[in-house]
Amino acid sequence: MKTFGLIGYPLGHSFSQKYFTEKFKAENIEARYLNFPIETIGEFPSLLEKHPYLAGLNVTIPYKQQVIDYLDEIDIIAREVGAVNVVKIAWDDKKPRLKGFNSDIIGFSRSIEPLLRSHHNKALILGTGGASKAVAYALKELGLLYRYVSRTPQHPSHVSYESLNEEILKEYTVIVNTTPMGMAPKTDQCPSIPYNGISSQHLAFDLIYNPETTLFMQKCSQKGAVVKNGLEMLHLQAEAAWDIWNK
Ligand code: SKM
Repeated sequence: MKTFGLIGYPLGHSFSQKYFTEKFKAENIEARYLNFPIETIGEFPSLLEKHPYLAGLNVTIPYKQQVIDYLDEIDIIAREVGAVNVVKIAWDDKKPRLKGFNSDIIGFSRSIEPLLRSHHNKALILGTGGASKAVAYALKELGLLYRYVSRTPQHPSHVSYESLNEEILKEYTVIVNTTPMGMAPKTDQCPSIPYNGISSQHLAFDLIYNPETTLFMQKCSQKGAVVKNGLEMLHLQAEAAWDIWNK
């Protein structure tokens, strides 16, 4: 039986195991999908040693960038993006050969595209972690300009939460939350943006899918924005990962 899985920390919120387990059952695929909540990425090599049959892994928060140091090879787009959420593993006499890919790009792109209208040409990306890199890449491909919003701006083009105001929000009508703020179990949190600046012109996309409606989505929706959670993106990136593992 082939074994796949997910690394990240913590993993209690994740639907990946349920998604793949149901898929394997429905499609009569002899495989299993396990959760590997590792507390530091330093545990990754010993995880591979302990499971010298793993065929593929998803990588989630907070390791999408850190995992790159452990790979033998990286797909050209994942390298450009600087984040990996899919690892394909080939075993050569108990020695793993790891290649990294990014399926968040296609997942996000296909999920947001049907909602984009002609006035949606500038986006704010909340957060600067691994998932934000895939979002930025996809938005650029879709023809949108974007700006990162960060707690600790590392680049002159990044805007801090403190300096985010209603005027900026008027110009940037797509807002994508890539932070874990509001993810289960901490569902009472949300990114600190001036929600009074949100209007029906806005499209607010949250990469979080658990809970189904985050506080960020609720607050934007109350102001008339179109909102979407990350569940469809999760499914699309999972299917793209499955294609990569089976190529
Ligand atoms: O990139 C995905 C990852 O493959 C799986 C996941 C999850 O299980 O919540 C979320 C995203 O980071």
